[in-house]
Amino acid sequence: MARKKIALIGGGQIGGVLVQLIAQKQLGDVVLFDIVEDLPQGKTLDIVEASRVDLFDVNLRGTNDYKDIEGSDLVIITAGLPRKPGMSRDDLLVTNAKIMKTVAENVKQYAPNAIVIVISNPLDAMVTLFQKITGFPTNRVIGQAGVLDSSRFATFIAWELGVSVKDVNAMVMGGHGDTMVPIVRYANVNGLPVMELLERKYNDKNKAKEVMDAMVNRTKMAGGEVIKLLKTGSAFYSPASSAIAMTESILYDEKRVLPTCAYLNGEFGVKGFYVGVPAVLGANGVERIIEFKLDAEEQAALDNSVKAVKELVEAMTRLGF
Ligand code: TXD
Repeated sequence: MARKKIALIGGGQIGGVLVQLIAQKQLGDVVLFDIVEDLPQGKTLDIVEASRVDLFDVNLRGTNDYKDIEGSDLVIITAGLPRKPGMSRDDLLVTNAKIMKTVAENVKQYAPNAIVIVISNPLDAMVTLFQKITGFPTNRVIGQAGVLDSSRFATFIAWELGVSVKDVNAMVMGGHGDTMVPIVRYANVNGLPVMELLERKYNDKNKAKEVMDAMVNRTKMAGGEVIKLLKTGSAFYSPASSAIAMTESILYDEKRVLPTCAYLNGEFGVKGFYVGVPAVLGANGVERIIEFKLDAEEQAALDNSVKAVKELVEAMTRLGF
């Protein structure tokens, strides 16, 4: 079977880790595109020179020419600026929309059949813009945010309860911004409700709620917490790993249920917008959106998050994108 061709648009921090993970896992041949001359060539050369040590046999190629992404099966987009300390994701709108426009036009021309995962911020708006410009079917255009936000939430829960993070299931829905919605009610440790475990730990319902609220807030602010520490850029290992989980589910047709920035057509009461929801990811991209009943508080939080996404998309449209 021929190896898959994976194009990575953006050869910065996340792009570099994506190349390394794809190579180490032998998911396919990689073309790394960036506008900065020699940067993608240098990164791919550096990584391929570890192939004898890491024992991988895929082709890695860096380029500044979009033609080289021709016929890609999967495209992952990280092109765009990251946040600096104190910035919100929305502050990146104008700069990154301009970049996304060129990226979308070129992907449309050279890889019209690809499944596309967008990572660039502000995520929900960038996915929306990419889909609008390419006109690709919505099942083939998705965004990565929820896998990472959920992994952050799960990490904090594991630390708090002193259990393996492998046993923690916790999902974050909504837009990839401060309004994101960690779903507390279904957070569990191998099926056991996290809230009950917290109440037993503290023997105090109020304290348990306080601890959970703090974890929810830390999750919402987790991107900013990393930026504040790194000072020169934003998180890049964890976003890359998260996109790889989505990539594997698609390339191996695993049908994993992953929180995905997906186009909604009435699900959860949302029509015509991209927002984070649980979705089955397989060979056709988003194969199904998994709906479940939200309680009044969760639905209100999701509506609020969708409102923020809508406002940003409308602002983008007003700016001519
Ligand atoms: O979970 C998530 N979705 C995210 C998203 C988590 C963290 C960071 N997230 C966002 O991803 C971040 O806010 C940025 O918008 C993107 C990429 O983050 P990264 O840390 O990789 O940024 P870098 O290192 O600055 O890399 C961006 C690259 C850089 O090499 C530029 O030269 C390139 O993008 N770039 C372009 N590539 C192609 N085409 C154009 N026009 C272009 N402009 C810049």
